[in-house]
Amino acid sequence: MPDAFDPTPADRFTFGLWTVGNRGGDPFGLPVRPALTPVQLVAGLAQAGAWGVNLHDNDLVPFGAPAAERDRIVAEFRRAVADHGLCVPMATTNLFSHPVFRDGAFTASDPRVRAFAVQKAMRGIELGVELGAETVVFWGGREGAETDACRDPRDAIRWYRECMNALTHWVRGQGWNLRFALEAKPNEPRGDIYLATTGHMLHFIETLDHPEMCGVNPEVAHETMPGLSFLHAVAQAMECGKLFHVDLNAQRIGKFDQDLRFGSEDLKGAFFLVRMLEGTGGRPAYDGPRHFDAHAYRTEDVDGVWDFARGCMRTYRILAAKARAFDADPEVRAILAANAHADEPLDCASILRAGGANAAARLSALSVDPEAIAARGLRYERLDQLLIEHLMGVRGGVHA
Ligand code: GLT
Ligand code: MN
Ligand code: MN
Repeated sequence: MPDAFDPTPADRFTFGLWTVGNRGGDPFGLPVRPALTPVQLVAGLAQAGAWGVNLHDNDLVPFGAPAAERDRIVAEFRRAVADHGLCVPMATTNLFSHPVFRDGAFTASDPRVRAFAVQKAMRGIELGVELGAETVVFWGGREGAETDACRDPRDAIRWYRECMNALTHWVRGQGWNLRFALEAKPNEPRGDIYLATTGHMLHFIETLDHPEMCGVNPEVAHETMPGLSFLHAVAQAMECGKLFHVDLNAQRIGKFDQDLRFGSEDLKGAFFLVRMLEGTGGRPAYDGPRHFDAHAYRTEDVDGVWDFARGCMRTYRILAAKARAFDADPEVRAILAANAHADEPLDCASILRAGGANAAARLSALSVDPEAIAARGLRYERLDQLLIEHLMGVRGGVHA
């Protein structure tokens, strides 16, 4: 039964071919689902209500396929995407599956591997451009080490930079208006992956020749695995204009990269994330695609894959409605306003905001009463309970 939370193309939900195409295999078990073709996946995504489909080069074109076969596959895929009214907003390159990348791609000790990785990324970008992609994701899954005896990590970071620089110069030379989104992960499949978090990536980007072309693609699971706050990672990226893409899924702290259905773990974290992406508190919303990088449980057949996909999108929409209701709740607003002290006679906030050489002196001249401030409770218990009651559906309603 369709309802107000079913996805529409206006939501700009996207899935990777590798997500709904995931066959449920794991390191200990064979695949449990049949392989669906990219064309079948496109049809299924359109029917489920997605807006776009993303891909790695080799999700579509097998590694090493001759040019004529590549062109035939791409043409057939393009037709399917157009026929089903989808788009391909993001493309990426598989720089992790082939054994040539067993010691890394852009950070491999062998410079021939680094050169080959750049070549492969160029072909992957050309494919993306052909399909209309605006964003190119780089997930350096193999960029890491099991033993740091193999190389000095400072060399690895420099080689990573050299490869990214080569690609940004090349893309600019082609006249393409593409953005690169770098995706961090702390470990898996490598023991330690270089540039382990979104924060590491944000700094690395500032050391590139064209930092303006590069932003991040944070993934819920990748920051959550080591117990970090995904919300804070996304916030840092948004605050500096670097959230170019986002990988939505769910994950429990300390486990392997689970890539679960969005919102199926840490519902509260998912709520805060959707609230920030949607800007329901009055800040600008994230304006890129809402991409799901997740897959169905191994227990599922093909029907279960579409249950999974619809579930990701519905949960996002329901949480967006909850976030709007929460931010409009008068009691929530009253608690936040009381703590902001915007009407204080001492205009601390404006002095801090103005900054400059005199800020410290002006602040020093203020008379602030720490005992009075410390005596008043902040009512976060009540605030959080309001949030919980919104989430549990006893407050605020669930209107789309
Ligand atoms: C792979 C990885 C994801 C990345 C994809 C893009 S591939 O599935 O686990 O996190 O986003 O390369
Ligand atoms: Mn991802
Ligand atoms: Mn993941």
